[in-house]
Amino acid sequence: MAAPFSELTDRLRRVRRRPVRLGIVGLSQSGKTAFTTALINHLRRHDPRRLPLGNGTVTLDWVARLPTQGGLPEFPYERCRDMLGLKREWPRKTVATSEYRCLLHRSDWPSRSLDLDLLDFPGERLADLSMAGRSFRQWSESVLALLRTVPEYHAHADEYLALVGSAAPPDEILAAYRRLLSRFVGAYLPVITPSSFLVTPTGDYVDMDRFNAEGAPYLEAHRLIGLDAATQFAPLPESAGELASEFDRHYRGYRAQVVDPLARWLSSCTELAILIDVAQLLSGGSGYINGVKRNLSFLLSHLALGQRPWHALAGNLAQFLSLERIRLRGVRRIAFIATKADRIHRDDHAKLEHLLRDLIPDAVKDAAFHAGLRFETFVCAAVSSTTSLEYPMLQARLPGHEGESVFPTSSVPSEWPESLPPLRYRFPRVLPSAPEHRDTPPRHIGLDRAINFLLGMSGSDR
Ligand SMILES: Nc1nc2c(ncn2[C@@H]2O[C@H](COP(=O)(O)OP(=O)(O)OP(=O)(O)O)[C@@H](O)[C@H]2O)c(=O)[nH]1
Ligand SMILES: [Mg+2]
Repeated sequence: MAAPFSELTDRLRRVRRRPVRLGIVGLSQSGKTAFTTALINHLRRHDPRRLPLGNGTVTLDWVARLPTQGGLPEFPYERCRDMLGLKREWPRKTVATSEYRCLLHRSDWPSRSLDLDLLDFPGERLADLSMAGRSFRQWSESVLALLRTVPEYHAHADEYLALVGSAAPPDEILAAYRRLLSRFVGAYLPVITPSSFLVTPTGDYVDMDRFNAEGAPYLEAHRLIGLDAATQFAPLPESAGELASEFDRHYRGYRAQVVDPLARWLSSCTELAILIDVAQLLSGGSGYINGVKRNLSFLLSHLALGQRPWHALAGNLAQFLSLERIRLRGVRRIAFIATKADRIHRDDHAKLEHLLRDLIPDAVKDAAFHAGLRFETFVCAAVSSTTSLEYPMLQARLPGHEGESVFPTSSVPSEWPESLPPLRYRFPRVLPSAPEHRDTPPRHIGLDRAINFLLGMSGSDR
């Protein structure tokens, strides 16, 4: 007997799922978890008045949560949403990678649904992407080049560079590298790799209160650079000989357990949201800004940007056929998102977007030209928690204060300053403002534009 019509359309729907694997990436504290939580909130209860999509009348209907792929734990959505709404606190700092997958039905796609897959990870791991697909020697070279050539990093590196040039014993080299990374933490320098120094593979995060009280000696004595105490490693020059093969073994173990799973997931993304907290960059100063750029360029160098197979074919037939480095499914779209825009006065949002545009790496522009990659910039606040009053005043709830406060926030410069010490700019942290009712998504700035772009819903972008 022929299957009833409804069953047939149901089957068709299942076949016609459009997979969107969205990598939400950014440094630690760039706003990934808050963004992911707000996004899921909007998708679960889509209200086109709060998040207009397509021509403004498109609705998304939540069909089901789907099992995660690759054995990752599920993103703790309910816990994060309750922190925002009930506890009025921001979600906790992420210490483990997690995934969220769901099926959505789009009102303008009668026979296709959207299989959306998201990932959240500790931002510290981004610094380790300099290991993805690279040998210990290559990773060492890239770290040592940073220490030799980038002034803010070089300023701390004399002792380490002198030591690795001599035949010092391994324990001395490891202690010196830990000391160096401790200084980086104190100087807001984000190239801290291996990132186990800050977040261990089992999710133990550095005790910042203790660091603030005891300083670098606490980190140097208690944090590890490797999977455990016995398998630590540090970058070595080519001349290092015997020791290099021991560190190489430790490096490979670390890469396989900590870096490769994340790198694999990211390299299978179809869409990327790169979250950049411009206020954090301005407060962090030149060394922080240079470190962010470096971490992003390692991330992008690991991904296939664009999806035009014939360009890859023309480039290198052997690589194309092996499908190892150049995949048919590369990244289709990248949204560069200036997050937490509510911490910046709304009159400065145009300047914010201008600064963000300046951070787009050339590799992205090349891939747009050669391989059909689409990219755009957005100014967003996933959980908008302030009100802009007369420039430069904001109104919001501040930690440790009763009720709402009115306070000034720094003005955003029209260009990136040529040289910038840390903490010249200050953008106060505020408490979140989100409805207690879990089903009502928080107020946002610009999230709809970014989501329209990422889900391919903006005009001709379908
Ligand atoms: N005002 C405002 N602050 C935000 C917003 N999103 C995040 N924040 C602030 O930024 C902090 C970090 O946000 P998270 O979402 O935890 O950042 P993350 O990128 O997940 O950080 P890691 O877990 O360390 O990788 C929060 O604790 C808030 O203080 C926002 O939309 N508005
Ligand atoms: Mg997080």
